[in-house]
Amino acid sequence: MHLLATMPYAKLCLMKIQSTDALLVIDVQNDFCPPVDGVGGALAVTGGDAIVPIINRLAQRFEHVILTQDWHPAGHISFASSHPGKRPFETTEVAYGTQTLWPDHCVQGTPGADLHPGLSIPHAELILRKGFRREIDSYSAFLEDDHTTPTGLASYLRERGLQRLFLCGLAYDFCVRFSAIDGTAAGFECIVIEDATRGVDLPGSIEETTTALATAGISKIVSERIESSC
Ligand code: VGL
Ligand code: ZN
Repeated sequence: MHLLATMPYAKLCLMKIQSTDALLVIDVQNDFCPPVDGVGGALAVTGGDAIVPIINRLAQRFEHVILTQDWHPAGHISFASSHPGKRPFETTEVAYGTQTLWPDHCVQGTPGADLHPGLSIPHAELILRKGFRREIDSYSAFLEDDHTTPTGLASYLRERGLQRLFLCGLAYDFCVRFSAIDGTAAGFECIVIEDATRGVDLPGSIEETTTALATAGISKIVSERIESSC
């Protein structure tokens, strides 16, 4: 048998974490996970909670971890309930283009907006909140959906000398997707950790995301191939 065939694939190409790398954990919040004791689940992603232990293990290998939190005021423009006659998952036209309408989720200060209780990353250095402007949604951790309003994350990363980002969390086809695309456009190398993310899975959204990431030259990796440098 050929030598390569006998070696576990993971051993072939491990990626070593550098001190200029950060793990970006997107929106691992109760409302994006199946409810626990009646808390959360407003916009539950199938298997959203299954990635929590994977992310916890992964985070231990990173010196720098940044979390994001979707953080909407009541009456947010992305809520179907803010548009009379509209239902969740329909779309509407807003000032910056077509907006998908969601069930009310991640309302500031509610238990649904809290980080998932299973998430255990005490050394996370920043929790970045986004989507807090009533009139603009923000899937991306870098730019709000008007594609103009910055969240401040790019400047934060530059000032801290952080250059390469490993992205995980929820949801693959919305906030992870647009964070990776905008992060790449802002000059950061972005890598999506495929077993540490899950999609909302609207019709076509997963396929479209996979194509968009590939087109932008964003690579993917599985968590077991990411190796601690210490
Ligand atoms: C998200 C839909 C609405 C996400 C946030 O975190 O992917 N998706 N708000
Ligand atoms: Zn949202």
